Amino acid sequence: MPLPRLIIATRNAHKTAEIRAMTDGRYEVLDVTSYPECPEIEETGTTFLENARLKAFGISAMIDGLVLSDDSGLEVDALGGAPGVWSSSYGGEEGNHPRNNARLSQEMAGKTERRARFRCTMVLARGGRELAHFSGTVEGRIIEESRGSQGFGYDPLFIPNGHESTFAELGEEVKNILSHRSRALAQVLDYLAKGA
Ligand code: ITT
Repeated sequence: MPLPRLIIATRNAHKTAEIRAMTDGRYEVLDVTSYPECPEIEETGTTFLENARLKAFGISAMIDGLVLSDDSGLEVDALGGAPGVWSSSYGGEEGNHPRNNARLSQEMAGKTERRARFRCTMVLARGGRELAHFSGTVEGRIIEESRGSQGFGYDPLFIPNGHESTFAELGEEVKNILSHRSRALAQVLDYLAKGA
């Protein structure tokens, strides 16, 4: 029996790799890089859910099968929740993680309130229509200087509560147990296991 296929509505290879590892071989996990005909979806929403819906609906309208989107980001209390839904372009250039991290470090310089959380919203869709949506968060704090080389994005600046190392130091195995993405995906997998 072939594995059921789950198409992730992303071009971020790190997200796909994390989701693939977390599904533990139960799904064939692909993303839109396997479907070059798919257009770039403009993320014009102002919430994670709006953007997750735009990606899930846009891609599932073009591709047959089960599509899962992931819209995620970092919310920093001392910055009023920024970078939030604009996490991927915070440094001025879409997807430029070193510049995003440099801006975050600069904005946080000298601040004693360092609480933050990663948030992930996922939308499961088929044929341009939503089946369900889910979200997960992980609480933690922002450190002053980047540490570690694993993961992606803001991982070198974020220490999850209960730990003294950043996600970039803890590595994939630990991150995939604790992360916002794993908490949202656990609900997705439960939903699918119940026969959606
Ligand atoms: P797609 O829209 O193609 O899925 P993207 O990277 O642009 O890829 P988002 O719009 O959801 O995705 O933005 C997510 C940004 O939030 C990402 O670029 C990082 O800056 C940050 N982020 C999300 N999850 C993260 C994680 O697990 N670790 C570190 N940073 C993360």
